Formats: sequence, C-alpha cells, structure tokens
Amino acid sequence: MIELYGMSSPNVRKVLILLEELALPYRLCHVDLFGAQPDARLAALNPLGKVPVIVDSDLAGGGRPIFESGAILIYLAEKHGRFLPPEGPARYAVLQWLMVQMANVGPIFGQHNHFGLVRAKSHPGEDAYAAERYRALAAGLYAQLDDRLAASPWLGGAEYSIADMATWPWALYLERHGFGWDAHPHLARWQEAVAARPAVARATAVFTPYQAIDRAGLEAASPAALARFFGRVPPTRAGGGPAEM
Ligand SMILES: N[C@@H](CCC(=O)N[C@@H](CS)C(=O)NCC(=O)O)C(=O)O
Repeated sequence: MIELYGMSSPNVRKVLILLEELALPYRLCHVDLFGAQPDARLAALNPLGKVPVIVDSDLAGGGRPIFESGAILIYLAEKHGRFLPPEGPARYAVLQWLMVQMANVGPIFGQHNHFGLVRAKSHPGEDAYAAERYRALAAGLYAQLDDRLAASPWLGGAEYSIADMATWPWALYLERHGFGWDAHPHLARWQEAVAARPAVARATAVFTPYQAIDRAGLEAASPAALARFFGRVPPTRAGGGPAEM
C-alpha cells in the first residue's frame, strides 16, 4: 500500500495519475498547507516540508518516504517497469523532458501563478516587473512545449511516459495564464490525448473534491499561514532556530 501525502496541486496530481496508470493500491492523505501550524507529519517526511511525499510500505526499511515529485515518478516507473524506458536514448529523452518540467515548467508557472494571478489581484500593479518577467518566461515555455509536440507524439518520444504525466497538470493552466489553445495546436492535441486516458480521468475524479477543500482553506488562511505558504518566512529548522536563507 502506498500513502500519498498531498493537496490539490499539479505536483500531487502527476503522482495520482501514475498511481492510477499503474493501478496501484494507494491512500491519499490530505495535508492542510493553509492551517495555523505546519503539519507535523510533513516535517517528519520531507525536510523541505512540501508535498507530494509517498510512503511505500514495500520499501526496504519499512516504508521510507520519498519526496520531490520527479523522484517519486522515477521510483514508481522503475519499480513497475512502465512509462520509463529501462536504458538507452529513449530513457534519457523521457528524463530530459521530465527535468524540463521539474526545473522549468513547475517553477516558472508557479511564479507566474503567484505574480500574475494571486498578487495581481490582491495588490494590482505593485509587482509589474515580476509579473511581466514570469509571463514572458511562461509564454516561452508554452511555445517550446508546442514545438516539441509538433515534432514528437509525446514529450518523451514515441510513447506516453512520466514526462507527459508530469507536465499535463501544469499545461492545464494555459488559458488562466492568458494564452490560447489555438496558438498552441500541438500542445492542444496532446492535452486532449492525455485527458482521454481512463487513468487520467480516474485521477481527476480523486483530485477534484480537494480543489474545493483547498480553495476554502486558502480563503480562511490567517496572514501568518499565507506568509508561510507563499515563502515569506523562512521555515523552521529541525534543530530549532530559523533557517539561514
Ligand atoms: N519540486 C517540488 C515542489 C513541491 C511543492 O512546491 N509543493 C507545494 C505544493 S505544490 C508545497 O508543498 N508548498 C507548501 C510549502 O512550501 O510550504 C516537487 O515537485 O515535489
């Protein structure tokens, strides 16, 4: 049995998709990241205090946690021998596009969400430089993904893989980010192909109720909890005092 610690975020959704694709037994343990205090379970599972984390009871040592969504995808794909070729150029093509998601799409789209959606609404005009920077970087990434998918059926190559599962939940932001599917026809074709997979639909059914729960949590969050979630206060170190940032 796998425990998945998470909330309704794209980094958690990609793990849900793989769990459903592999038809593995799992339990989603919801973490309230907007609570008054950081969730004590998370501090013990991930030194960064972030979701997703999985605990696989099969892992030697009685269920050591694995954090960082890309590492979780690689672990599960390798363990079950699916969605990541075992060797050669096909393997590195998948890993390369997985890293594009982890190192570029996730961080840049996350910042674009923060400055272009959240801050633009709460403090209009105050962060114009940051908002424009992340909007432009996001525009470039959408175009680069579209170009890749003009040349290849799937991000990692000829087969659907963990690179597609990792990127798809982030690509769903395209319209909220102010762009259009018409200008990204290859990305649109791929988005629909991923959405049509029965496992992806099952993952969406599990994921969707948590969106309302987390939206309510966000609306009710205290200023201190929001400051913590948006990275405005350094996390507390395991040994005591505040981290040096
Ligand atoms: N690179 C990490 C990012 C994880 C991440 O940023 N998780 C967010 C939710 S999507 C989180 O837990 N934020 C809470 C916090 O930072 O306190 C991954 O892909 O797993």
